[in-house]
Amino acid sequence: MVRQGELVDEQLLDQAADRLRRAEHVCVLTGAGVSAESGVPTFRGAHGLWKGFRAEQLATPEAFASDPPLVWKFYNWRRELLADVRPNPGHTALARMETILPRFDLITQNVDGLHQAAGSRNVIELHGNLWHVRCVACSYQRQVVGEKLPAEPRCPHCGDWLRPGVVWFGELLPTDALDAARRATDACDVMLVVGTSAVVQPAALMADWARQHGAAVIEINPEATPLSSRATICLPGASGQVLPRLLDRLQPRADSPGTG
Ligand code: BV8
Ligand code: ZN
Repeated sequence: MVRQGELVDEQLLDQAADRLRRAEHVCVLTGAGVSAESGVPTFRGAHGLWKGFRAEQLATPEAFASDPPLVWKFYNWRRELLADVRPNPGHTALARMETILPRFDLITQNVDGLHQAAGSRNVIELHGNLWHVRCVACSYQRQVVGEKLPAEPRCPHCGDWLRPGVVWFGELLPTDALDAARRATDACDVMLVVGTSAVVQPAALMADWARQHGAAVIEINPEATPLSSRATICLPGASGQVLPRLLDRLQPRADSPGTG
């Protein structure tokens, strides 16, 4: 694999761009790697630790039930991290692709809202969103974008705990998101998988859902993953660099006829 910063082979990029250009329906699946160049720590990367905990130890209903203040400290820390974070050129390139490709679905495992901040309109959030909170007991829920939450957020309606509006390990994904993701992977003829270690299910199965009906799978990741051996094309590089170079190959050239 090419290390981050080294340029991905031009020929590979041309092949990938050609697939995307000829595609009738592109489906993208992103993971934490697409936010790495915005400074958001990935789940399983070196910085994936918070005070010695791994995300999997805190992103569970059991952890919240046994120590809600600790889990809220973890989520408030992540939300504060996001306060000064901006989308990177990878997010922006995906938002631009959505406008120039005929059919384009973006599925994300990320909960940071950066795709929407970059201008992506149709985002399928498999694992919820850090800017959403809901009550553990009643139907109260709300978006808390940019708000500083108290250390122990309580429901204004019933007084019970509020919880982050994300999907924890061991919890089912929201049916509407899962159904939308299934429809998108079933309908696409090219699937672009960007910045995911392809470990967490069911997201890790989605490239195979697309392959099953003959879609080409293009992976963008500086490291090899369990998906790499099944991908049609692997672009070994950072998404913030590779996606803009793919987009350049897709944009109607300013000097080509008919784009005057
Ligand atoms: C479910 C929200 C049915 C929370 C997240 C035992 C008991 C219970 C369940 C299971 C079990 N065994 C397996 C399971 C299923 C489990 C699972 O998959 N576990 C894994 C750990 C094996 N899944 C679930 O529980 C799901 N629900 O299955 O329900 C069920 C119910 C009960 C019992 C059984 C089944 C729910 C999963 C959702 C979990 N919530 N997030 C929060 O954020 O706090 S998942 C979390 O991981 C994030 O959303 C993250 O996006 C996601 C996946 O990680 P990645 O995105 O891939 O990130 P990662 O750090 O791993 O990798 C980064 C990649 O980027 C790397 O490859 C790196 O090389 C690359 N990279 C780095 N820099 C760049 C880059 N790429 C490009 N450019 C760069 N610059
Ligand atoms: Zn309530």
